[in-house]
Amino acid sequence: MELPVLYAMRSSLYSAKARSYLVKQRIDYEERPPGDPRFPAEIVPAIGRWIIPVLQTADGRIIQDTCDIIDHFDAEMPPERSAKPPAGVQNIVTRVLEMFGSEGLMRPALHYRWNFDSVNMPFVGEDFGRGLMLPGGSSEESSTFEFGPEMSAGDDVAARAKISEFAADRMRALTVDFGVNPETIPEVERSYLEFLSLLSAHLETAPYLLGGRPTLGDFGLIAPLYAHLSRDPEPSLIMKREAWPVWRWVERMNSPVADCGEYGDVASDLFADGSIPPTLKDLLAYIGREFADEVAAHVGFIDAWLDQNADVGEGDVVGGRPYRRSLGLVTWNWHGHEVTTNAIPYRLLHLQRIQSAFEEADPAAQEEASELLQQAGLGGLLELKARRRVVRSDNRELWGAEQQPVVPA
Ligand SMILES: N[C@@H](CCC(=O)N[C@@H](CS)C(=O)NCC(=O)O)C(=O)O
Repeated sequence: MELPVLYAMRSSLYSAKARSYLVKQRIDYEERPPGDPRFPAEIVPAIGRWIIPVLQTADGRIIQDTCDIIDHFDAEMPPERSAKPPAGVQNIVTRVLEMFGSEGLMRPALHYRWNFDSVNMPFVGEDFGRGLMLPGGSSEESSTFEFGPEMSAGDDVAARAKISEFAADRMRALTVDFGVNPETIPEVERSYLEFLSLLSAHLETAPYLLGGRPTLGDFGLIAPLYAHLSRDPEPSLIMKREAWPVWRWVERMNSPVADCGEYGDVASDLFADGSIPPTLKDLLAYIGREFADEVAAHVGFIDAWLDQNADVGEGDVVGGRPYRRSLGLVTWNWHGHEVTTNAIPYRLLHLQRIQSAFEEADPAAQEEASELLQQAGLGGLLELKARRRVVRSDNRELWGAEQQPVVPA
């Protein structure tokens, strides 16, 4: 029988989210790097951009985007194995954690990968080269970045080095675009160490964020915490030294068994009665301090952009081209630093995911979730909206229906 294929790389942030889901759910699959000739031949033309991870189902359907890959498989999961808790507070909280994991730790992930060249580059460069080009390939045919350079075939080592360097240059530019610069680096490091200590404290109490099995929030967080922050040489040492429980959780998230013997006998249930323990509330309050203003600034910017670009209509590709993910640069204040970063409409999809989980909850759970998130400084996640929705169709982000905007004052 044909297996689903995951096009992914060990060194890629979002690949880890999809891979971890497949591994934890014991879904048999084959993993291929994007350097495999089938990626430029079949996948890139079908989705119109170079992006990983991409899942090809056993019957040939192509699914890009980690949220959609998880949703595809999770639709068939029995409730006791699903990554989505039953409607209620936990189902809302796990999506907040999924959003933060997927989007909110980019600064430490990029900083600890790209600003420690002598320690990291021998490893990361090799990873990039080998993932982006198979033996005997040429960097020209492997480079399917539509804006890619002219690259000539050569011996494997030289060609790998070239393609690896090209990809690394793009990511270095992205590191700055995500707000990492000499002025913010001390804050990036302080903030990351605080995160490690809060997540460690929580994982002292349970093997996964919501108890005995992983949910969407775990899969979101494994994105930055696997390839970059646990696997690259420099941050790997930091995590091992400062946050043993987090390191163990990363291992556990890549294991097909529960892998939590050090907790004693733990059932695969979520915390009883939909509860959120104090250590998780502390983590939410951290997310409120570190991420809420960034999200609000994004929504405000995107709404203003839509106001100024009134010719944009429902069904138009966000950014005009599938690979153009940012609408421009947005500036906000992060603990006294003016931070300027790309404004990414994709993030509205995460907000919509949180808000639809809120709408599904009964009134008592809504009240509880609302109070919990307000206390954490995250009340905005339940209401912020730009004047258009973002939807996904055919593996691209499109502008959706108009709606009443709710933007920061
Ligand atoms: N929202 C997407 C993000 C995927 C993504 O950004 N993947 C990165 C690698 S980790 C990528 O392909 N970047 C290529 C590029 O930007 O050119 C998802 O969740 O799948």
